[in-house]
Amino acid sequence: MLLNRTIIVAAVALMMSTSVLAKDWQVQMLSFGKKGPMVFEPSFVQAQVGDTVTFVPTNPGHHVKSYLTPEGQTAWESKLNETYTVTLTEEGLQLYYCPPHLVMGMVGIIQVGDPVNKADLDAAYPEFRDKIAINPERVDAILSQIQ
Ligand SMILES: [Cu+2]
Repeated sequence: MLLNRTIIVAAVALMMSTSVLAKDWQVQMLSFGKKGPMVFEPSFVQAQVGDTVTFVPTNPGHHVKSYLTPEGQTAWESKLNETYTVTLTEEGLQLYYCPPHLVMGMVGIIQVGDPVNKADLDAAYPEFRDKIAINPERVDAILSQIQ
């Protein structure tokens, strides 16, 4: 009887700990932020597998699309002016952007656990960076936060 109760208490504690550990990160889509026009804020998120990221259309005219995801993570894309949540299913880096404002460097990075696919990002980045006409150094600074 005591053993049964111990097992139940342990099972409940385990369920509670997993729900508490998974975190939802909020990223605002802004026409003007702390680092200038057309930004995601924050533009770098350090998360864990099982967390979610919710993109909030604080200002109108934005949406978000993944450019590079780790193997196993489905590519994702929101609709214009939509509040959109992506569940982080795999460890690694996710590079994303706002399609209408990529040229202005509206870009962000989600790091999930360790950057296990950093080599893939490094290989894809030069072609991606060529699409950014204004202030690509701001995007370089986002990538420099990867650790
Ligand atoms: Cu935008």
